[in-house]
Amino acid sequence: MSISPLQKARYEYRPKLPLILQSDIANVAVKYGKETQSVSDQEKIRAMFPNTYGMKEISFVNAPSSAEKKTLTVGVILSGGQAPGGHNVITGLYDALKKADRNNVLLGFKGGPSGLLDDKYVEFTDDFINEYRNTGGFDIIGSGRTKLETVEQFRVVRQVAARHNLNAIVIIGGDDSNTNAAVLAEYFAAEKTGIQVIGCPKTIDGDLKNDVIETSFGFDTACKTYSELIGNIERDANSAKKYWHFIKVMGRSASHIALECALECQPNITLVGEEVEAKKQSLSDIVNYIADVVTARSERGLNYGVAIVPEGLIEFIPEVKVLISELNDLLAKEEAAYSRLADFDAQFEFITGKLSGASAAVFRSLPADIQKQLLMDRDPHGNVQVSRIETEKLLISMTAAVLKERKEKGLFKGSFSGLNHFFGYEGRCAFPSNFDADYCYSLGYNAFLLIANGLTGYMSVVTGLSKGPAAWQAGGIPITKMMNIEHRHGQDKPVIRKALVELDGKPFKYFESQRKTWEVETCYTFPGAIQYYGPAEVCDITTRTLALEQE
Ligand code: FBP
Repeated sequence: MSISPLQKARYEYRPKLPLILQSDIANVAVKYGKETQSVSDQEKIRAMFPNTYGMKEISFVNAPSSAEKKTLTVGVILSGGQAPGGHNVITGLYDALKKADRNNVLLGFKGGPSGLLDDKYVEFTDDFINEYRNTGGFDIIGSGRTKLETVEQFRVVRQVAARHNLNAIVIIGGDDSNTNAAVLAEYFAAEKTGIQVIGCPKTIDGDLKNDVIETSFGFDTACKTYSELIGNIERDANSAKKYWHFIKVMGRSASHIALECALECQPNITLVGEEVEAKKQSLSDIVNYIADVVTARSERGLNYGVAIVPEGLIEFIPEVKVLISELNDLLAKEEAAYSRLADFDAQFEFITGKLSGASAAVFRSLPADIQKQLLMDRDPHGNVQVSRIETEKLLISMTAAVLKERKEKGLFKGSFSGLNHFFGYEGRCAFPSNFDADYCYSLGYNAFLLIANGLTGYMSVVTGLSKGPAAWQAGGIPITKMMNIEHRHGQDKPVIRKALVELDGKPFKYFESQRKTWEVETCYTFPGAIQYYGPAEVCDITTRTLALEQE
């Protein structure tokens, strides 16, 4: 296989570990902290997790280890959407296992959770793993979105684990996958199998975070990749001075990516889904806001601009949220009848006949392309696939219509030419930034220590991230601590609470304080490409979100 010069150079990069993880493993011990409670619905969650609820937070400190010395076989899976750094979680775990005992074994189950069910695996070796060090992607073993949640599935996993004498399984995933990790840990504990389950916080969306998990891995690199591209577009816009660029960025639900890119690039408009919901802004309110900014800039002779649209926006717009929820129920309930419909016209009649009057009106008001996109298959968790809904195009066409009306009334004298972009998949498999390379390697290495110390139902955590890696702290947090009860598909389910953008948090507050200026003036900043080599203040910087949050 031919490799690029950068890939070759990245093989040689030695990820930086926190000082505590650099110590001899025999000299790293568990320090127990407080007992934990789930973030809400404590009694219900305690009842659902009788064996793993309320465990203590732990951190690692320098002291003689009391971990039992035994040879370990560990299984690992990657779950959900790709995020830069996943390979390094695996290499960190592998290196720690081998450092502790050359006879330890790491098995990678292929294609996500289904690899565990189908017993498709690979045993990692030095040669194999060395080809993936510090690289992007999940291609080392692949990923998938199969849900691991039923007792029947757990029984199969137990058989597979027994076949390989697995001591532990590491699940690298987002909120849903880690929820499943906690349920699996509880099952194994209840069945007294002795098999441990450890989670690692992955998702470019940045919405798996809380007072202990400061950021999920991949967010840093994905945002830097999008910000490079957005900065380049800003410079093009400022050079050509003739287009309004509408850029949708990933983030299935929360707008963390959009906000981070805004902080890095200072575009004219950034929509934040959480704000839209809090202020109950309708689609027409949003379009009028955009048209106001376009008008204000045109009055200064600036008939160009850049707008960032979070992928999840559509689900935060109150009337669309109700529509999507009705559609989800309808498509689930009427699956058989719906699947027999011949074409889109028949689907349209069927759907509008069954929606509430208000939702049918919203559905009818949308362009046909968007209607079709709203009816596309749900993901395995029942979510609308927002990456496939072209909100950026919808906003361009609706803004153009409003500006046309304003022009006819003499209220808009400028010109408006919109171009659409979607930055999503471009950022998910980039070479991890130094931050993500170091963070992920540390998460994987730390996962080994959790296993070696007999812990289960814990998430691997590394904290203090706004400082350099040497000062980072390492430890574990019981996954049940992050849970609340949500009503999903007609049932109460324990799930990890998704972290949305906090409107009173420092990153949003800072954005809000600058927004008016960025709208009408041209304050673009150009982050440029991720730098892997060079001065630390260029190569090792964290996200603006993390810097502001930990200011
Ligand atoms: P995870 O939550 O699994 O990390 O995935 C995040 C994400 O990249 C979203 O931003 C995006 O909406 C979605 O995955 C796209 O999913 P798919 O890869 O299935 O198209």
